[in-house]
Amino acid sequence: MSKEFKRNVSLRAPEEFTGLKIREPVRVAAGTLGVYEALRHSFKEMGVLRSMRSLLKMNQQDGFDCPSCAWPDPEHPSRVGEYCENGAKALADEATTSRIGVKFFSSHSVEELSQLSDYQLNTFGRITEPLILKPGRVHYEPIPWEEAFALIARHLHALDSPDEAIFYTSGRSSNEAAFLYGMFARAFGTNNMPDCSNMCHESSGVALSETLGIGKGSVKLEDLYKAELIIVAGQNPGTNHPRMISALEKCKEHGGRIISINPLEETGLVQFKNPQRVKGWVSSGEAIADLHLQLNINQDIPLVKLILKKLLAMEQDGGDSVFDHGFIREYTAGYKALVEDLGQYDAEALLRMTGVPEEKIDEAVAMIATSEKIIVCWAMGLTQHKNGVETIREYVNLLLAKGAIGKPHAGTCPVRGHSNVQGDRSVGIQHYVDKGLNQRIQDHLGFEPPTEKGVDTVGAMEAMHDGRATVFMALGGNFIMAAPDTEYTARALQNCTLTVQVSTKLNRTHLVTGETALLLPTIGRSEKDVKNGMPRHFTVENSMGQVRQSKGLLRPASDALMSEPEIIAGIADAYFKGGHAVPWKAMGEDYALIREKIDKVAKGFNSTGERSRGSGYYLPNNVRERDFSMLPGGKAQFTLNALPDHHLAADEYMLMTIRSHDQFNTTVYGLDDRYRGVYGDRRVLFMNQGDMEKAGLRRSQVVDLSSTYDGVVRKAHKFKIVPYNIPPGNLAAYFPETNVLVPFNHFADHSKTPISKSIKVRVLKA
Ligand SMILES: Nc1nc2c(c(=O)[nH]1)N[C@H]1C(S)=C(S)[C@@H](COP(=O)(O)OP(=O)(O)OC[C@H]3O[C@@H](n4cnc5c(=O)[nH]c(N)nc54)[C@H](O)[C@@H]3O)O[C@H]1N2
Ligand SMILES: Nc1nc2c(c(=O)[nH]1)N[C@H]1C(S)=C(S)[C@@H](COP(=O)(O)OP(=O)(O)OC[C@H]3O[C@@H](n4cnc5c(=O)[nH]c(N)nc54)[C@H](O)[C@@H]3O)O[C@H]1N2
Ligand SMILES: [Mo]
Repeated sequence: MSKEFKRNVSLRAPEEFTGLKIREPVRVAAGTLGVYEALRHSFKEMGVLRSMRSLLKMNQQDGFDCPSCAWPDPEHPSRVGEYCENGAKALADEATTSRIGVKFFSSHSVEELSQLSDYQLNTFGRITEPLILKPGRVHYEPIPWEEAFALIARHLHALDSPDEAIFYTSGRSSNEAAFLYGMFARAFGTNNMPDCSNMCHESSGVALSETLGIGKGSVKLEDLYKAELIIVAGQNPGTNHPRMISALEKCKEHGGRIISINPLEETGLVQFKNPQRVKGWVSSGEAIADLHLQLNINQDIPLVKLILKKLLAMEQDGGDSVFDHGFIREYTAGYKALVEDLGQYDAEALLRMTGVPEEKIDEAVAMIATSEKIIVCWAMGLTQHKNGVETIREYVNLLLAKGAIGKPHAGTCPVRGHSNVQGDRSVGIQHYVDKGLNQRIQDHLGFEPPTEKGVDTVGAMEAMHDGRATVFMALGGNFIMAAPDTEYTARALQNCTLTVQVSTKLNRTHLVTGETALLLPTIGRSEKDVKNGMPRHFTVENSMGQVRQSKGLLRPASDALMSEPEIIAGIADAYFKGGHAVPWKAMGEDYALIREKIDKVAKGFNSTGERSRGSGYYLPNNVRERDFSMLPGGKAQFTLNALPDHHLAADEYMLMTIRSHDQFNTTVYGLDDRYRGVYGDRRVLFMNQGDMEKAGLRRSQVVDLSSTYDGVVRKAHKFKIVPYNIPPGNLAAYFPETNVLVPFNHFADHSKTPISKSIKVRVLKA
């Protein structure tokens, strides 16, 4: 196949302003305004009746799991609705009544569409039929499903090695779809299964596996209600996990306290109104966080080290019960080494690195010293740094020292992103090899899976870029915008002979493609999945390891859609032509057959019976049992973690790329970030007022950003400055507009998560 023809598509989103208005940040999150925003958005996208019907079924035990984040549902969901503003927006986005099919694509070329913003691309609506972009063409054309499957099979058969194909997964798939997909990749012969976790909580998985023996959190939702102290570090729950705020509120009602550790004073942690309680509608909102430590970006390690040093000093002063020595002796290894190591750090130097006033740290130390039931919650603010793994290990040190592990109301709480990202991993989406899993695949699926490690996200980008992989398939997601280094990723995708996207809505990865591209539209979470007159359900796992059923109720966006398992089964069947031990086709039709295999092949699942009904069941979790037998010496591990070292040049700042209130990852719902007082535009740069004065920059002044790594300069153009409450030397701007600045080859040690929260940048006057 010739690669001569490169379509003239734009490799990055347009860098244009859309009309910025800056107001005061909103101090009160959710409450009446939140509900109003949610309903306004849903009604606009999907009409009043459809909105009310579906919102009332979202997160109910006989309904469907919210397609937004992975926060768990309470045992007794609220009858007036168990959803938040952003969940309603995610639903409205999927259940929109706008549609695009052949007509749309015959009048709009991919070249033309690539000039539009991500916000505009998303407004066109749901894709209604399978489409192909043929070599040399710029318009998608219809293709029958069977032909699409046969084409993929032909491309896969034509490869010299299975490792020339890549199977990416985004975290919205069901357990059933992810299982079938992961098993097909293995049956085909590769472990090339990058997934969105590689860019997300991979650092948490690695850090927690090393220290506690399981790559997931240890707490259940109810644990938060009666914790004495919850530390929320590197997370913006008011926007990204709004229902978590209700749990924090319950904790406070029971006398618990909350510390927020974040360079920003995020709305929701500061003030919050709970729309699901009458009180929230009328009261003026209450402060959720009792204490906010406003630290510099990526200075959590020095902060936690300083806290540990201060706690240790209290102990040595005779306050014996500061650390839990019974727990340390019985369950952990490495405490002595930790204490010795802490001795080498100078408290003054640590304090300077954090940028936090010492009185505030002392307040935190007093709260930690007097609490036994402590939970640490975190998200991307900890994982997306060069030393993301070490940062999480350092917080684990604190929990271990306090004995706040493996007992009620205490433990680790990495708050997952995508609604089923954790389930996808549990059922086998991973690029590394697990011998036990491979054995069970042999025993129960009857084929031999590959034994070589595959590529993760960064590895996949490099392999495609360098021509070592030429077929890219994605089960959901928007690879080009989610991955770092947008133009590098674009070239990687364009080097492919075939790119395949299983999607619901149009995004840039459908436009910047390989020589041939397939766009395979699928049924969304909220939609009814009916086969032979019978509705089908699937299962998902939430952030706390609980598995439950999900069943959509809306009419699918088009009769031509297929479910994800059916699409995967179709491809597998076309590839193997019936000559394989796994009955692919039958499994794609009857999800119960998939669940039977999941129960045997994945660990701890038992979804075939009634257990996944209602509020579902928890997967086994060794930390909850204080069982560390899989770790060296059978003990939980204290670790020694070095301080971050950024080598910032005098004119460089530290930039974090964050989410606005009106987006779900690369899907941009709107142009406002209400809580931060930004309206009408996303090309903004949040900057400290003192820094602005020093650099001679004004509010709304237009600047460009540049990052320099290994001598390579990357630029993002046109941002307007928003003076903001952020520590000096730190900047914030939105993901994915700033992904062009993130170097593909700089990532967290051990987890390879791109450094999206600590990019060294210069601010250039435009
Ligand atoms: N509405 C909505 N919900 C979502 C998503 C969405 O896009 N929209 N995305 C989903 C996904 S996939 C994910 S992974 C989660 C993401 O959820 P979050 O991690 O909350 O999302 P971010 O906007 O990346 O916010 C990171 C937070 O960390 C802080 N931070 C940055 N650097 C540091 C640091 O060095 N130390 C500390 N202590 N804090 C730091 C930032 O100020 C910010 O508050 O949300 C999920 N839920
Ligand atoms: N700079 C920077 N980069 C980041 C981050 C950051 O904080 N900063 N965050 C990272 C994180 S945490 C993550 S998780 C990744 C996200 O990476 P991805 O998961 O790849 O991206 P999403 O934007 O969530 O994917 C959205 C697309 O999924 C498709 N979709 C939606 N629902 C369904 C469905 O039910 N089925 C199927 N098949 N498709 C569906 C739609 O077509 C939609 O356009 O981005 C990462 N990238
Ligand atoms: Mo994520």
